[in-house]
Amino acid sequence: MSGVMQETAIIRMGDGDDDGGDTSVLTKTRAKTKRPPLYKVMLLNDDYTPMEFVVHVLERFFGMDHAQAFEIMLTVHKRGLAVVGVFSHEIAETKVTQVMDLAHQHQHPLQCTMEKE
Ligand code: TYC
Repeated sequence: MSGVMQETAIIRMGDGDDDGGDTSVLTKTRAKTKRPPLYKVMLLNDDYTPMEFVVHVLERFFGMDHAQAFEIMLTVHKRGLAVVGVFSHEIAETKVTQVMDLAHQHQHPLQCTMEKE
């Protein structure tokens, strides 16, 4: 599906006389831009990934400062998951891949998923 849709309006015009027979039709077409769908990227809690690793991930891939990252990490730890960002499909996929790759490299079971908003 492309981002640009065509919307066509049909405008019925009177033909000028008074005999009730309206015959002329004008069509008007304009480009209608649609916003791309957005995706929530979520971090899931587990019992083994070190807290400092999660903080590092949030700083490195989600542009958070240390205090923000620590707060979100604690939210995930206490509540089970948290949305850590909202992105286009391509950016969200990249974030998930970056987090999962780094977690694998360090042999942590950290899970990161995405879901349409
Ligand atoms: N629960 C983990 C611990 O106690 C910390 C943690 C936080 C793990 C957030 C994953 O997404 C996560 N070490």
